[in-house]
Amino acid sequence: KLKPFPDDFLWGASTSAYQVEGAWNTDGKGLSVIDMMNHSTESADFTVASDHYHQFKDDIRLFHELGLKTYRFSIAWTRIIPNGTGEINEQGLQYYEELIDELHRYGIEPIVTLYHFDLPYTLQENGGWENRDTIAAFVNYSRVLFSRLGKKVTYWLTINEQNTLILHPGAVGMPKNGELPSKKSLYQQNHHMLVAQGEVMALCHSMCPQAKIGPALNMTSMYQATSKPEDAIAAHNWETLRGWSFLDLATRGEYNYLLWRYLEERGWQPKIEQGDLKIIKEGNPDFIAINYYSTATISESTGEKSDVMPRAGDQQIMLGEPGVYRPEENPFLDKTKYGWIIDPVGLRLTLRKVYERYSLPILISENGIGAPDQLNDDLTVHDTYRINFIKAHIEQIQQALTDGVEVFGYCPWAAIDVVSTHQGYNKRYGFIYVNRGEFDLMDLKRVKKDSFFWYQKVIESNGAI
Ligand code: BGP
Repeated sequence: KLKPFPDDFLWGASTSAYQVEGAWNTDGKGLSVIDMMNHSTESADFTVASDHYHQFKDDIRLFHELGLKTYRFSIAWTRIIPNGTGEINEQGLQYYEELIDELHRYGIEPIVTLYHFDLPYTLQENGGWENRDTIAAFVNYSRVLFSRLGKKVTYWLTINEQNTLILHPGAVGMPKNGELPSKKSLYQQNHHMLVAQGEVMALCHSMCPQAKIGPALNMTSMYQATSKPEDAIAAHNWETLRGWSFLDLATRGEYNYLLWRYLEERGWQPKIEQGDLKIIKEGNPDFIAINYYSTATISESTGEKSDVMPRAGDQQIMLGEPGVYRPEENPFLDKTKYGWIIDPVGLRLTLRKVYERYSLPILISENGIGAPDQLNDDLTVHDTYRINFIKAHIEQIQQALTDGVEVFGYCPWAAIDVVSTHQGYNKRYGFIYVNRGEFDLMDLKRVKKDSFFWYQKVIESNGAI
């Protein structure tokens, strides 16, 4: 028999600043790495995005109609401190304060991500996360937010998908003269982010004793391709290097032994200064947020260079590592139109594993299906595939709850259509459609999709689907 969802379960939805706001140079906002990237994909216009910056009040009214108990969004660092360090932009603070007040007016709990891929470009030009000074810049930026918004926010997320930033720098924009950083540099950046995150979690606890804070990583599970023992080792490598090693650091403050061997063998160990590990250890998360999209199937890699090619769809998370692991197709699982594997049961498995390893409450901060939704001329969007996708995942969350896993919220990606990180605007995720050119109109009109009305019922009934 399934356990019901707890009464205070946080039914929500997510977005991130650069994907939803637009207004890229408005009201004193500085430039971020995202603003400076070459966006080659068709119609990926981050300068306008969904124009949420200007329309947030109407959007929040729609979120209220949807019934959201919580809304997860990110703050654009460059609105608050345009150059990453130095001058504070009051208009930026006012904007987020108003947004948060508006959410509270409707009884919607804000979940705030401090940093979602959009590093200030000035910091990037000074070396980005490879430069140790970025630690202090991030801590200072967070202090400004805690001091101004601390009383109004209960849930903070530190860095969105640090593992994606490190493992797929090309997908999220960490350019250095147009070139991707070396692995050695990336693991140094990773280390600095960890120190920054550790300090920020401790700072949050001291400045905002009523608040909770946690990391938000892209977590998933893997299956070994066959019962061959070498495949089991490769699958374990994958799971550790892509997931556990990041969470072990964020929660236990420890460099995982397998990660360390991997780094040492390649000469990629970061420079660790005295006191760093103490800081990382002393930043204790109150919960773990996970972004979950799909799973991987892994076999042994004998070291072929071609093993790095994605085989299981075009999702970047599926890249292999010669000599360490190789991605495979999974004959039991379907894919989205964009080639991402659909695996609701994998969510239950991931929740179990994360809970078992860290014993911390879990928030699902992202999960969703990207699709080229069709707007009909009667202003409807029949996204049955999205309903099916989310329904299947909610069923598995309930299974995990019944297993005994502590899950306290679900924030599908996305509350409203956003610009996809690497596949433009046609790849849509929202419950609300944003018109960006259909019927020769570029009026940014909002249209409730079928999934909107469906999710509304889910929330109303506290998950009785
Ligand atoms: C996650 C990011 C989000 C979002 C999502 C979907 O990794 O945290 O910002 O973009 O993936 O990915 P995409 O937009 O590439 O389809």
